[in-house]
Amino acid sequence: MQTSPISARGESLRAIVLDVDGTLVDSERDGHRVAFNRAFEEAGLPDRWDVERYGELLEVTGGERRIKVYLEQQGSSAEEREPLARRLHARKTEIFTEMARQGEIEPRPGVHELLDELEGAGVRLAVATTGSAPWVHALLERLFGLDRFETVVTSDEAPERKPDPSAYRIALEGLALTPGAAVAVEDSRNGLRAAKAAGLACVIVVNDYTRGQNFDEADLVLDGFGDPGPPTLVLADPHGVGPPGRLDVETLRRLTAGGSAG
Ligand code: XBP
Ligand code: MG
Repeated sequence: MQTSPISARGESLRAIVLDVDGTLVDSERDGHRVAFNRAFEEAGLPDRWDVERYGELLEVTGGERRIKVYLEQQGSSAEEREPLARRLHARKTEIFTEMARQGEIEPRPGVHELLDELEGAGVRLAVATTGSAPWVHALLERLFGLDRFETVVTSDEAPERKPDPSAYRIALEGLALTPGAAVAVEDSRNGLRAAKAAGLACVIVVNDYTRGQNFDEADLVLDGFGDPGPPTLVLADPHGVGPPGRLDVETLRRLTAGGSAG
């Protein structure tokens, strides 16, 4: 197992690029899934995604693609599913945007504390998500204040969905930083692959849907943010950065070479 600092790039931590779904918010099971099902129901369709099926469908990033893959599994033709998926997803986006606006989606425990600490330490904040701009903006505004994020990259800006690295690359361009000066915080294998392909160090904070995924390339794997609440369990710490029971700015600094643990 690798125990050295992750790189010799010599840069210090300037920014954190955060994923939204599953990372800032635990939004999939009781948020997006519910909104997809409401869209099916309003369209008069019998389809409903239960918790387990939705977990399988999460392998497909991007809500419209997820609906398309599902419809294809159900035997729908390409001519049928393209416009139907577009229509269903447009309605799902409206429904979920309203849920976000109404405060139905909450931050994961410890996220507020981490963002405050990062800002206090002068670390810039950005977002790279595969989600759609209307709800992403509504959610960030409601929970944290949209202005706190210098760059917010959604599926409206990125040409491809994760694991494609485009969202991370565009975020770095927006920040005018090289990958060595930023660390990504993600929850899933698709997000990890996107961040690593863009050249960022990546911390994974697992949730119930992603706990069993392969995070071999991650620079740190935690089971939560750790503050408030019980100290986070460290699931993998290949560089020996030793987080103090929570994800804090010092730990994130050690993941860039300028502040390495080595
Ligand atoms: C998030 C997604 C999104 C959401 C739903 O992935 O894949 O599709 O599930 O949002 P990540 P939309 O956390 O890796 O960014 O319906 O707006 O796509
Ligand atoms: Mg995610």
